[in-house]
Amino acid sequence: MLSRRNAMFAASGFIAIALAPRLSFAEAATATTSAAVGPFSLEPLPYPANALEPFIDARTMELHHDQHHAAYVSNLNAIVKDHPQIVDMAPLDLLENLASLPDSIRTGVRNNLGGHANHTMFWTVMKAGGGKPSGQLAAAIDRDLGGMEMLTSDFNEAGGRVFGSGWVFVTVAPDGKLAIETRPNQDSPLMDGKRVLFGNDVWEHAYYLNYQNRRADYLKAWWNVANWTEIGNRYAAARAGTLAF
Ligand code: MN3
Repeated sequence: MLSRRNAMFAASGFIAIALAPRLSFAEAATATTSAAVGPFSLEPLPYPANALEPFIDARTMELHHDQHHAAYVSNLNAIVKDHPQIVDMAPLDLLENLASLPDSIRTGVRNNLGGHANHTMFWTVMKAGGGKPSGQLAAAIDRDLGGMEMLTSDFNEAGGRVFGSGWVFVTVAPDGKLAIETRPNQDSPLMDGKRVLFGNDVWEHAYYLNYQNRRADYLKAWWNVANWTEIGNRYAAARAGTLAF
């Protein structure tokens, strides 16, 4: 059963990620049934599962969202059941203050809220025919990352170097400076007080059905579905201090 505060907490999560043109509140409220009941909820994909083909296949998207992401949400709600006090903190505050959590749940929150944050970002920064960076974002990419060609090759190389499971991100510092960074497992630059402009999931579950062990091919293909409108919105929000997940 949702307390009023928990319901508001869930709603605040939606506000924090509402930069993408996505679900209305009413729609979002009904879209939470696939994960265990609790303050954390799984939004549906913002496009059909086959929308990113041939670069990411529908079955991979279904498993990735409906099973993997759903499991992080469900695990979080299981943690909240025994530790309801954690919803007194906003999700972003939790990620930035993992050290303040009891030992018994710190790793669970780190892995599962990290996974929830990473995947919530991931779905929104992709779309079919995602365009190109423009305006201030394009200028920042030129200034900090040496332009699109260098960004693409450095990002792919960094993603290829992640040992085992993890992520490759472009982060935004408070002054707007961009950087390529990797993290293991479901860790997030949010845990270090940074903001994520976008990131790519290099866990095998993100690509193995279609690309098998060819992570480099997946990384290369992924740029075809980078959603530059949304990434531009995220850059503006990061500069304005309003970007959360
Ligand atoms: Mn994943």
